[in-house]
Amino acid sequence: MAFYVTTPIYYINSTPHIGNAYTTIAADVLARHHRQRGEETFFLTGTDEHASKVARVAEEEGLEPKVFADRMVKHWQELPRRLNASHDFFIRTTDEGHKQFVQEFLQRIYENGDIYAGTYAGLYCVGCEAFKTEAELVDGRCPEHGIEPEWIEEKNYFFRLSAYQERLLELYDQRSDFVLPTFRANEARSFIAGGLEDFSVSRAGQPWGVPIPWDESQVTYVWVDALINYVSALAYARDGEDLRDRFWRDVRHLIGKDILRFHCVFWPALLLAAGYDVPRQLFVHGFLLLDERKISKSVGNTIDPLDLIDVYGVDPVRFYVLRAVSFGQDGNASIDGLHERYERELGNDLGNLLSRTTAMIARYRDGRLPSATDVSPWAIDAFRNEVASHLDAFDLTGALETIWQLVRKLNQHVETSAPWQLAKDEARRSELDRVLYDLADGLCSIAIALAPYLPETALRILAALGQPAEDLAWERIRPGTAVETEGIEPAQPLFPRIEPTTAAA
Ligand code: ME8
Repeated sequence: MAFYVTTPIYYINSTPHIGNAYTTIAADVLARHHRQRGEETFFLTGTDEHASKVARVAEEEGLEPKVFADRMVKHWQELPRRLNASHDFFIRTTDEGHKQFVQEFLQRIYENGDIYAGTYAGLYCVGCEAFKTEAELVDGRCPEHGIEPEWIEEKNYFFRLSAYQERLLELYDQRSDFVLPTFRANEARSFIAGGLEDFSVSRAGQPWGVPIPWDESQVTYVWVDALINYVSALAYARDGEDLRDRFWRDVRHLIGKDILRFHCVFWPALLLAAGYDVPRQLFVHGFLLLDERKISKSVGNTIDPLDLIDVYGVDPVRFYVLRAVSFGQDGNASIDGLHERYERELGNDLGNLLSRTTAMIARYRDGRLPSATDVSPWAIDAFRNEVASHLDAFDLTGALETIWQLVRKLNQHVETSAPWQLAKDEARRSELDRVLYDLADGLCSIAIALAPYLPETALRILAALGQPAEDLAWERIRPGTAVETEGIEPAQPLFPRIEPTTAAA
């Protein structure tokens, strides 16, 4: 079984914000989880560079677009690195391998007769990089970007999207999980059922983009160039190896709801026209909101994820965005919210559980964890299956909640079993051994289940308990997974206190 997960490729005209980090974090959790399950996994992220807004900003700064792109891409390559994303390849649409692939892809569609020349006249929003109808505007402006679209009239090449309406409807009817959540599938399906118009796949007289192979006076429309990245990367990411056969059929695209139509309607049609399988699945998530408004570059209310990581560390940021907002829905994010969850859930629930467990093993048993027992009070097999089935349904928030229920159960167990009382009574020695083992054992399973979300913390938990940390295989989540060991010391706090003043700064 293979698992191939992608993020959107982000526009490089400005620097990353927490909304972009969100999709990358979610994709990374899935990639790490599927590797734990022993599946052959490929994780792709990257940048979308041929937008007209890039050419425009570059010109304002007196730079060639490629020089500007090379400068900006550094911020975008830093993003997954700082997020501790385990991507297998970072694609840039300015890569030679990509450009060549885009040309071949379009040539195939052209030869199949689904691309034809025509004249386009209409309103174009540079913010969306898309044509708009009058009906989509509010007071003559794009509702998303608040700017007036420009009138454009030019010769373009068109893709015969209208010819794919029936096949797309069949696809949605046959595959109920093609697009998730279901309400998003319904949204895409009703757009298709409403009638599809052919769309322009090229722009005239622009130097910035991939030239149309049969007519070099035109370049590909940025969205077509961008969507093709998901296949092109497989063709050239590894020297001398074509990964398409291994991964294409199993691709899962993660996207925000802003780009649903391009992905759920245009993209499958383009693939069919070029002779490819449609994607295995698309998951459309909601928006992170700040004071109820979408966080976005054009609205100017962005939170720089790297600043948050500087203060809180990477794991808490990964945790917070997936914990605070139910994955798939819109929800609010705030620095206060992050601070609160950092203290209460990471510091108190998880951090203290490890501190107490290791401190008690150090104090009452001289750091020795007795030999394993496979009788666990934690219903670990059910736990493992429940977490996995949430993740299979892209319910990243539900999986995290299941893990947190176990964290809380262990904390309650400390209270109800009161090891400090047991320690006073030599006759209850084996009872105390048992409690300490169960806590350590439960924490091991928690660490492995949390590893996709909190990769650094998971290793620290395992190390503090003297457990092997190099193997995070999913089957290690089972009763009696903790091995006998010695030398356990009181662990350093996993999440030391952070002064709110530091956070506000
Ligand atoms: O659309 N909340 O790039 P982009 C959650 N280049 N996610 C958010 C978000 C928010 N407030 N803001 C952005 C493009 N995102 C195209 C994509 S793909 C072939 C081409 C995330 O830089 C979310 O994934 O505008 C959204 O779909 C994406 O960033 C848009 O990134």
